[in-house]
Amino acid sequence: MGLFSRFTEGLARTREAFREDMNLLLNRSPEVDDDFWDGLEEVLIMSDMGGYSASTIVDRLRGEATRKGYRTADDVMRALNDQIAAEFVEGGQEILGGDPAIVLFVGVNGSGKTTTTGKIAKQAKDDGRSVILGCADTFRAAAIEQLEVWAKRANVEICARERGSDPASVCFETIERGEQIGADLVLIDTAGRLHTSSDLMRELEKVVTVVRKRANLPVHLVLVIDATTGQNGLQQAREFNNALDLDGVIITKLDGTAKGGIAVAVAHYLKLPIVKLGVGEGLEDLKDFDAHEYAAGLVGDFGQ
Ligand SMILES: Nc1nc2c(ncn2[C@@H]2O[C@H](COP(=O)(O)OP(=O)(O)O)[C@@H](O)[C@H]2O)c(=O)[nH]1
Ligand SMILES: [Mg+2]
Repeated sequence: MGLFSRFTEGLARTREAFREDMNLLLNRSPEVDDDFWDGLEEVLIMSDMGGYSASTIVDRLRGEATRKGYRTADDVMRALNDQIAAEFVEGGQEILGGDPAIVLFVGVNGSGKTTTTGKIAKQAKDDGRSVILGCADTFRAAAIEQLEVWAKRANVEICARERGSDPASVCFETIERGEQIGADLVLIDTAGRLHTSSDLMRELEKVVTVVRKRANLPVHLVLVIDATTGQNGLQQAREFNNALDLDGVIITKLDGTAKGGIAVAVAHYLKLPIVKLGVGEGLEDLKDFDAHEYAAGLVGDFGQ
């Protein structure tokens, strides 16, 4: 299966749930009345977009419907895709778009940081970039081995130290080594679990400070979120953004969740661009983000 179909297949559960609820609403009456708008808002909320994003989208659609004289629900549905797409923030492509950079991947345990770091290393290497990986998750030996496996798969150099090393020092050494070999993309995987979440944030803040001080390249902080965690993922995103001032988000596990709306909620609440989408466990299962494509994945294509 190609990447695009894996993505659309992945969002199928979100989309089917949406279409089912939407059909109930449309069968009731084709008129665009107050009940229709309330119903539409409810249906959007059910896809995990969050209440405020759903109400913003509906308000904008309502304004457009008045301005352009939409009389039937079908007219409105055709405009829905654009209004959902308008929620997303631009600029996600630039982070890994080719300019030399240091990118740190942060997020809770199991969200897909290591896997995503590996996939990105492979993609960038295939695009002819000079990549180095740094393993700043030094808590578990398994975490270091896991990234080493990805480095081999992607055929890129990795900087890793033994378990228990100071993660900030590993970052420092990774950047140093990157400069020696002329790397134009330094990808650093970080830990997702410490004793408490405030320990984690404190450690990450220290890592980020050291990296920014040492770096001669732009530094980007990218949060990796697991789509299947829905509104919990949004809460985590807020916490990370407050502590670290993120630059972008990657959403993983979009292959097979009914919670694809989380991407809209993250964009709406945090005003952060989406950098990539994870659509499987394999090396190639990483997709570029496109706002209209994503909106169509969520709600389907209403004969546009
Ligand atoms: N289905 C699916 N699984 C994923 C995806 N990304 C990561 N995973 C899986 O999620 C689990 C945790 O991933 P890992 O990269 O170790 O997470 P980390 O703890 O944040 O580093 C692993 O079993 C991965 O194979 C994805 O996009 N889709
Ligand atoms: Mg990991």
